[in-house]
Amino acid sequence: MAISGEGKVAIVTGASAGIGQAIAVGLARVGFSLAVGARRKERLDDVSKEIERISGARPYAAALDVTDTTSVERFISGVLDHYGKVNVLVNNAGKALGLDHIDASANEDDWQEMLDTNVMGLLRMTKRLVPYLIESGDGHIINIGSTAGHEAYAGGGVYCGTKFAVRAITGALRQELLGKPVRVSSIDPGMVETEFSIVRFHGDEDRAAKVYEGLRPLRAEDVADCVVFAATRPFHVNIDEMILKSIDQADSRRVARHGQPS
Ligand code: 8X3
Repeated sequence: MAISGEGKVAIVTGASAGIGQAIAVGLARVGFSLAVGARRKERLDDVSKEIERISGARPYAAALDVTDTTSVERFISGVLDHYGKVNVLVNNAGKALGLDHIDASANEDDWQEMLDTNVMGLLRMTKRLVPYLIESGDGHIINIGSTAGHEAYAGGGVYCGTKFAVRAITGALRQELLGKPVRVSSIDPGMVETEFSIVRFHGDEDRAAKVYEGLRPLRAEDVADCVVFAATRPFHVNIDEMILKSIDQADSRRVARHGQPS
């Protein structure tokens, strides 16, 4: 039986587009009060309007750069001033940059940015919110991992490394919070058609489009459905991990394009 989000506050990072936006909207639909953050606050306007249309209440929306401790602390104190509590933290902010092999030509700035966003960003948010999630009496950390956290692929050494780290951190949190009123989940999608590949290829839209050519990739809403499912289980049910892939993806190397296995 699904439990409503009424009376509960959910934070979604990286909420201005794609999976983050779909998660924020999905949680608003089942009654959660939303706090949404993204690096460029003006990009949160659309999601804020959509949430207000669905719920009648404007979400708390503010600039949030998870790579910047000051920004993280300002965002969290803004959420607490606004709502007075936090029940759910969805650590969605994350990115892949490049497909460099680990050799002399690799772009170390890309590596640093992925590590700082996907790993340290998630940790910065989680570390500061754990006490409030416990205090809520009904807390939930939902980390957005990836199939890249289950299987490495050439060119994905560092991106996969960050997602393996997310999986390890999720597992450790599950142990550390055992006996406390905080659930810990990881939702791990495969190929999802969002701005993900455009960001990965530094704005090269043609190259990004080729990733999904002939496939039926997951949509952001498919991932959001899983997050909403996890967040609306009765309190004694912890969805530890969900892995979802397109019907056209068997693993990170094998996909079917136009129905033909490649
Ligand atoms: C996204 C999945 O396979 O593009 O996290 O790395 S993949």
